[in-house]
Amino acid sequence: MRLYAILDLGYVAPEQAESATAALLAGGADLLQLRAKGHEPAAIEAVARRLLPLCRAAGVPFIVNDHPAIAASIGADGVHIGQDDGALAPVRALLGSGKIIGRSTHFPEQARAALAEGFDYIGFGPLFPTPTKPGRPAVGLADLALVQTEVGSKIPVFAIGGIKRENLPTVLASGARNAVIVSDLLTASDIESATREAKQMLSPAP
Ligand code: 3NM
Repeated sequence: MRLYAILDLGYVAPEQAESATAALLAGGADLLQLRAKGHEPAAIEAVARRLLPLCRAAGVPFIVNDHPAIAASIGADGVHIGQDDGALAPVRALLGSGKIIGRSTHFPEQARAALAEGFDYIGFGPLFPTPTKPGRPAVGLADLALVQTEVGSKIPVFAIGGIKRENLPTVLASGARNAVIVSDLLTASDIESATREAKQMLSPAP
């Protein structure tokens, strides 16, 4: 786990979902999520069913944002839920054991709580203001090292929110090990090479 890519239908039209996903996978994404705020569940499920085989072929877990029922019905590898999406247990019960369930966290206390509850990974952010979640206050870099040490020693912690290749060195220097990058990859003229560049930056030196 290093680079978590999100195919966000706010940036990529459904017709381009496969080609953009293929580029993210070819560039070395380690996890891939489908995020589709404001889209109808049936439309999200249709896109998800098209992306799942691409991820399977690449050996990359496919995660559905916000919709445990869709993840369960298509046999996705997991689901990502936010702070307001309720407890882990019913989602785990719906998906069955062995699935990946992640939680968004915005404060160290939420990160500790997600670990204690049994989530498989967390996102921590948004570190910076982001066009992908407009209006959401940035939490900054100050707590990143603490969360990485306390929680990241047990489950993967993905730094998220406003991360771009240009500020990734600062994010890593602040203690992050893994990152979610959305708009910087999806708005790149060459998604595959942007992804490869980000992955390289996240990979530890040999
Ligand atoms: N969740 P970008 S920030 C989807 O902090 C999402 O929970 C966040 O997109 C959180 O890389 C975020 O374009 C947006 O900033 C990430």
